[in-house]
Amino acid sequence: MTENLRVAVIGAGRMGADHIQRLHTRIHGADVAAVVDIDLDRAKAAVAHISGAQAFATATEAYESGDVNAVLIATPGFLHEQALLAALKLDLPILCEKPLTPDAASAWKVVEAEVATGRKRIQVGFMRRFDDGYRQLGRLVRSGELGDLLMLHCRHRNPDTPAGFTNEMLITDSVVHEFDAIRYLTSEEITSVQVRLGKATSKAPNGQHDPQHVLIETSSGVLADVEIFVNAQFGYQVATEAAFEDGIVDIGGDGGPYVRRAGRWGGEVTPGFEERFGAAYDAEIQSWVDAALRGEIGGPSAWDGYATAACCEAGVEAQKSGDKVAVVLNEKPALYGGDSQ
Ligand code: ISE
Repeated sequence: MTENLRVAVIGAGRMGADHIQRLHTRIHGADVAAVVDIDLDRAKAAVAHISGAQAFATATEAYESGDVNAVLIATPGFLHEQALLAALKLDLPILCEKPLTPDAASAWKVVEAEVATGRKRIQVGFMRRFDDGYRQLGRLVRSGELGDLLMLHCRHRNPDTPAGFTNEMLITDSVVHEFDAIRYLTSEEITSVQVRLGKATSKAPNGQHDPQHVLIETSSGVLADVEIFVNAQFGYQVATEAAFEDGIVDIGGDGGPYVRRAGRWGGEVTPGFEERFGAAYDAEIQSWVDAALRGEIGGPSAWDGYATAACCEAGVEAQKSGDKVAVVLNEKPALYGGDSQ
C-alpha cells in the first residue's frame, strides 16, 4: 500500500486554514504533518485538533523534522518565490496557491529552477479548472459543438476586501483567476490586456479604484471582458457568459434552492469564495495528492503560473496607462510542451 503524503502547510491564514481542514477531513492519501506560520500561535491553533501534526515558525524547521514529504504553500504571493525555490531544492511535490509569484521575472526564475530538476513538481492553485461549470464550458469549447468560441463576458464580484488589498491586487489577486480561466477555456495564450477605470463605488477603501473593466485578447482574437468589482457588498459572484457561433452558454449562476415563500421568491447569495469553490478546491487538492503519490502534478503547472504572472504585469501597467498592453512570454520550455492548458 502507498504511504500517505505528509504535507507541510505553509501559511495558516484564510486559505491555509481552509486547506488544512480539507486535508485533515476530506482528502484521501494525505495527512497534515506540519503547519508553518510566522505567527507560531496561529500555527499551534491550526494543529491543535490534528494528532501527529506539529507547528513551526519556519519551513526549514518543518523540513528538518524529517516528517514532511510534500508542501502546500498558502502564504501571500510575495513570499512564494523563496518558498518554491527551497521546496524544489528538496525535490518535494508542491501545491502553490495562486499567484505563483507576483511578477513575470520571479515566476520565470521558478520555471527555470523547475526545468533544471527535469520534472514538474509544482501545481498552481487555480481551482476554477476543477469547478463543474468551467469544466463543462471547457468541454463545449473543445468539442466544437457550438462552433467557435467568440467572446467571454466575465463577472467577478467580491463583497469586500481584506486590509492591505491594493489597487494592483484587483489584477494580481483577483483577475489572475480570469487570466487562467480564459487560457484554460480557449487553450490559447493571452496577447494583450487593457484596463478602463470608470465610475467608482464610494465603498472602496482608499487607494482602490473599484470596479474596473478589463479587456483581454487571446492569440486567435477571442475577446474577454471582465468586470472586477471587489467591494460589491451584496456577496460573492463569479460567473461567465460565453458567446459561440451557434449559441450562448452561462456558467456560475446562483445555486442552491430557489424558494417561493410568503409572497416572495429567491434564494441565498453565496457569501465567499470558500463556499462558491468549495467542491472545486476539494477536487483540486485530491488531484494534487493523487498525482503527487505517482510523482506527477495533477493540474495547472508552473508555466501556467508564469504566463498568468506576465498577464498580471501587463494588467498592472494597463491600469496605470489606460493603454492596451501586449503580453510577451518567453519560449515555453519542452518540459511543459505536452501540457493541455
Ligand atoms: C482571492 O484571493 C481569491 O482567490 C478569490 O477566488 C477571488 O475571488 C478574490 O478576488 C481574491 O482576492
